[in-house]
Amino acid sequence: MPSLEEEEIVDKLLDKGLNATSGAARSLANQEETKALITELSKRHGDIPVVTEEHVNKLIETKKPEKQAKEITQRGDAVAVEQRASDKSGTDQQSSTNKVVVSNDVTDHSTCTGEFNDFVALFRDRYEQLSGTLRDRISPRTIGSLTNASGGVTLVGAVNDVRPTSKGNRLLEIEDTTGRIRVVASGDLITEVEQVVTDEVLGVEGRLSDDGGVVFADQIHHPDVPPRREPRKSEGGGKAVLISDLHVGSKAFQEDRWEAFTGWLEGTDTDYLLVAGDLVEGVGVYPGQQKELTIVDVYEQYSACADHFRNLPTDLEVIVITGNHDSVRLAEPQPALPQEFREPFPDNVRFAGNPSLVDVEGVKILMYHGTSLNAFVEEVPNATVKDPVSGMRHMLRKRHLAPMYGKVRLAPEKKDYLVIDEIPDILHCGHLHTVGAERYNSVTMVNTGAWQSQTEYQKAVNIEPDVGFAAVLDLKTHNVTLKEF
Ligand code: D5M
Ligand code: FE
Ligand code: ZN
Repeated sequence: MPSLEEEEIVDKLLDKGLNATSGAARSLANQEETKALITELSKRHGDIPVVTEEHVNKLIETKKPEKQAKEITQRGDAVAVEQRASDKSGTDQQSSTNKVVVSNDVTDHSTCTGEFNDFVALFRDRYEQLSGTLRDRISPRTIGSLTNASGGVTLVGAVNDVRPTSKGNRLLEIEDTTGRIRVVASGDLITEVEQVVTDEVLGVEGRLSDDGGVVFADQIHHPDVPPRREPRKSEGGGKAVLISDLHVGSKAFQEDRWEAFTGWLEGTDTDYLLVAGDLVEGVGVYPGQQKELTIVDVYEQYSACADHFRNLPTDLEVIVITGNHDSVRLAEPQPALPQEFREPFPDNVRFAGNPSLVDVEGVKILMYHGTSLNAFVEEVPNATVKDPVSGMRHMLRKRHLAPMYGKVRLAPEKKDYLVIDEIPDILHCGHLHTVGAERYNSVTMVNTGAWQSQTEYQKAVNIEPDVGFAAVLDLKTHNVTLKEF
């Protein structure tokens, strides 16, 4: 393999949300295994604002990859050819049986280029999608037209800021395409506004102050999902099993429980297996992680994971999305697992991005790893780790999987893939490593826990994981049963 040119390297790093110095690019260009190194660097996105020559050299030292990296690039090439013949990933692609259709997947559609700090298009698209949902219900006026208004007003805006006032009320600042205005919430509305997060889109009904500088809110409207809706049910009545967070490669991966699960699966009539991210533990995800690994090479982690998937029934259709431990950019939406890691997996495994809307026999399952759930727990008083659907309920009310810019890593795509545009029948998340299943209005929420017991990191932050659970979804009735192994 010839080395990538320096410019190309800078572009590739930008694609993954990383700035690089020219020294770093030069150093990478001199390596045989440039692609693998770029992937490794992208996993450290959070820790490295600008990739320097020193970062690259350190990584090269720790990897000592000579022989192995060659194998990887060769593997990557071989698979890339295979993929062109029968691409298993991507948006709107149908499986061989036509029973699974994936949409709202950024894979192969990313528009992030050099202008990776330009979030204008992303937020405009978010506002357009979500304000449309509200506009149909509450007929707002524009904020810019408030100069000619008095008395009762109805507005729709994105939340710039929300905070308590000195008197214990809440102050919101909302913005639409024509202007911004402050909104004061008091009394019964305080609890409601405590659940508001920045960058969500909401509606406000209230009264304009005499000087026109502030709106006193009477009611807050969320885009929300309707309480009742004709459910999309599979006529075939197949069964899907939902899981997440295997963390293969971690000392804490519970192989015995996994084997009990796959043994059980063989004896059932399950048609689909959906995996909501964190297939492997990864490397360099948090400080000190090295000590907790049984497999220190990320390619070998995926290879071991693939071995586990080879033991699954071959007629099972498996759909896997990415999570924050997987080898792909951390900024959301995350593309599907890159081809170079897919090669050892059997043909019945299909890879999609995070999030993806997966239509299974006509039932729409929105799969999202759930990284934003930490931000919901931090920001919203009634969202907790113990009850993972508590944060998911807010996603549905706000019709957005991860609204708070700055609290979740977002990629500046031109379309906001994290908006819940089409109402799903099922919302499937993982990430918190705790289980829960509950209905909210017309949507069934499921969080599927983990196959990894408590790590040192989780012990330190007091997380008691629920380990070895699978959710069995009846596609005809939408009933969910949580099974422990
Ligand atoms: O997440 C495993 C567990 O660790 C899950 O309960 C979330 C928690 N976690 C992960 N990252 C964070 C941050 N940044 N803040 C708080 N809690 C966190 P996993 O993605 O498997 O590492
Ligand atoms: Fe996880
Ligand atoms: Zn996770």
